Formats: sequence, structure tokens, C-alpha cells
Amino acid sequence: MNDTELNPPPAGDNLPTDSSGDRRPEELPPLFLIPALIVAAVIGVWALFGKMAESEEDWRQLVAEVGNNNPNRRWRAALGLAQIMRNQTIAPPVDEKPLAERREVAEALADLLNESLDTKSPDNPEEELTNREFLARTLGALKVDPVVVPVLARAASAEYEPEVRKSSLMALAMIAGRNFEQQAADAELLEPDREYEADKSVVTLKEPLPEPTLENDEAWQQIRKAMRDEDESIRHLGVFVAGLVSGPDAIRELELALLDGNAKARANAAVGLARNGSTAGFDVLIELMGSASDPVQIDDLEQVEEPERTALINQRRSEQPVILQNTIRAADSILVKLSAEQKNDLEKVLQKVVEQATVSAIRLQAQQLQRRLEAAEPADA
Ligand SMILES: *[C@@H]1O[C@H](CO)[C@@H](O)[C@H](O)[C@H]1NC(C)=O
Ligand SMILES: *[C@@H]1O[C@H](CO)[C@@H](O)[C@H](O)[C@H]1NC(C)=O
Ligand SMILES: CC(=O)N[C@H]1CO[C@H](CO)[C@@H](O)[C@@H]1O
Repeated sequence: MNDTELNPPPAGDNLPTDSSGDRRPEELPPLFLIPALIVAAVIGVWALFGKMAESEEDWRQLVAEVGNNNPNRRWRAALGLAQIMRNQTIAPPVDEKPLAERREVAEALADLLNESLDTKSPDNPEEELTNREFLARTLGALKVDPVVVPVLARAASAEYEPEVRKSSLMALAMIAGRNFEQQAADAELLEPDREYEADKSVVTLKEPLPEPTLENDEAWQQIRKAMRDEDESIRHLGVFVAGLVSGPDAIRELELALLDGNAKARANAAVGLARNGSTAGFDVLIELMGSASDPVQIDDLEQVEEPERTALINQRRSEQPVILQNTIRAADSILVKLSAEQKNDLEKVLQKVVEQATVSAIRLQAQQLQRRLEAAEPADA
């Protein structure tokens, strides 16, 4: 086996990228599994910006325009604000407050989404849907929680389109993720820097946060409902958000989600728990590492027609490295807490990953963890 070949990092890096392929700094911490579908939707929505706002317009004027009666002007203004915010994440303004922290911007955009949600039968349902998705996603970049979180909670409810719900959950994840890192740092709950250079961005806690990262109860209730939704893609996204909300309620829900029938939901639960410093999801991590290094399962796809069949197979194929990358990292983050028996189980499954995983970067990651495991003090059984 040749591990020196330089494969690109696995698709598992899983951060949404914009159309030019740049990472968006506002995005989620990389430890979690983001449904590919959502990533695609987000790229689509942000790609719209390419055609927008070629010149720097006065943002105050744009905020005023968001309230305009003419829908075209309203949406142009909203897109213009989003574009300035996006530019500011790349080049923060030096002598003024970033738009993302300005209450008037948050209010204008949150009101626009709230109004859109009031529209029961829009003239152009497809366009309205895109607008809602776009606004929900954009609200995730705003740092004015009391203004944006209540509207996102509304948009995440089962009353609205699945795409809108997912965009809102993603936005809530962005907000919770930001607060997570902040609160963890404030409470001095961060583990000392991990050894891996590449993993500096992974935040792992010594113990769960004492308080949840979202103060809004309605938002938490919607996340809980999403964790039980019958649509799998909403469910595993809900589990993903709960991992970032932390706090005792979320931890309890994550422990329940370890039993979810959907592998990605289980993965998000186990990774979310590891992130809170909990080993409760250890068995699930092992199970997923084992199955994600097996060849892609296609038995259940016999009845599926082309081209959906090929698309599904490709999707599974691209998900496996994501699951492996994230579960290996999660196991690494709780290494010091594992019993001798658990370390033994981990060693065995890592060997399987090293022998069978198709992406060389993943095999390398597994080998590194094997070495760390060998170097670790033998734990009490
Ligand atoms: C955003 O940045 C791009 C590229 O640097 C620039 O062309 C564009 O004018 C900027 N847009 C706004 C609204 O600032
Ligand atoms: C959103 O709109 C509804 C109904 O129009 C209103 O009752 C609610 O207060 C609004 N929510 C926010 C957060 O503005
Ligand atoms: C290490 C640690 O404190 N883990 C905690 C994760 O959350 C559960 C449920 O609240 C706690 O019981 C664990 O102690």
C-alpha cells in the first residue's frame, strides 16, 4: 500500500465552499457531518451573489431598501447586504463595526424572512422558496441572537418546506457553533491544543457546557422536534445542531439519538458527545468506523432506477470518508478517557480502516491514531 501518494483531502472536510472554492470562515466547525445535500443547496444560494452588488453601496441605504414595497428592490438590497457581509468575513472592516454585528441589519433581514413566512400562497412559489432559504442561511452569519434566533426557530418548524427547515437548522448550527467555542473558552473547558497541526480547529471539551449555547427555548424545542422528524435528512441535521447546543438537555437527547436507525444521525450523535468530552457514543464510533471501511452497500438499491441508482451509490461512496474522518477524530479526542478494553476495540477497528479504507489520507489518519494509542499509557481495565 502506498501512502505517500498525495490524495487531496477527503471530501470529508465537508465545509461548504463558495463557487470559487474558498472556504468560508463563517462556516461550521469541521468536526461534524454536514449533509451533502445542504452543502449543495448552500453553494447554489451563495453562487447567486456572483451576479450581484458589483459596487460598494452604502449599507444604510440597503437596509432601508429591504423595507421597500417593490419585491425586486427588496431582494436586491438583501443580496447586497449579504454580499457585503460575506466580503467582510474575508476582509474585516478596520474602523467600523462589521455589518454582521449591527442590530439594524439583523432586524431588516429577520423581518423580511418573517414576512416571507407569513405569505401562505406566494405568486412564485419556487422563487419564494429560494428567498427563504437564502435569508435563513444569511441569518446564520448574523451575530445578534435575540433578533435572528426567534425567526429561525419559526422557519425550522414543520409548517414550512423541508429546504427552509434545513437552512434554518444550518443557521442555528452556525450560531450555536460560534457560541459553543466562545462559551467553552470562557469557561476554560477547552482541552489543551491537540497534537495534530491540521486539527487545531477542532474544539473538544473536558466536560459539557454548563449552559446551552442557544438561550431561546422555542429554538431548542424545534431542534428537539427535528431530531425526531420522520425525514432522515432533517433528523441527522437536528442531531448535528444538538451537538453544538450542548448543555444537559442536549446531551440527553444525543444519547437517545445514538439509537437512531440512520447512520449519519448516529454518527452526529456520537461525534457530538465526544465533543462534549463524553464517551457515551464510543460503541457507535467503533461500529461506524467498521462499516464505513467496508465496500459501499448497494444490495438495497436493486429496485432503484438509473440515474438515481448511480447518484445514490456515489453519494454513499463520498460519505464514507466523511464518516471515517470524523469518527476517527472523535475517538482521538476522547482517547485519554478510554478503558483498556475500549482501546483494544479501537486498535482493532483502526487496523481495519488502515487495510480497507479507499482514501489514503484516511488510512494515514488511522495510522496516526494507532501510533498515539500505542504511545498512550495503558489504562486500567
Ligand atoms: C465584494 O468583493 C468583491 C471582490 O473583492 C468586489 O468585487 C465587490 O465589489 C465587493 N462587493 C461589495 C458589495 O462590497
Ligand atoms: C413574525 O410574524 C408574526 C406574525 O406576523 C408575529 O406574530 C411575530 O411577532 C413575528 N416575529 C418576529 C420575531 O418578529
Ligand atoms: C466527560 C463528561 O463530563 N461527559 C459528560 C457528557 O454529558 C453527560 C450527560 O450530561 C455526562 O454524564 C458526562 O459526564
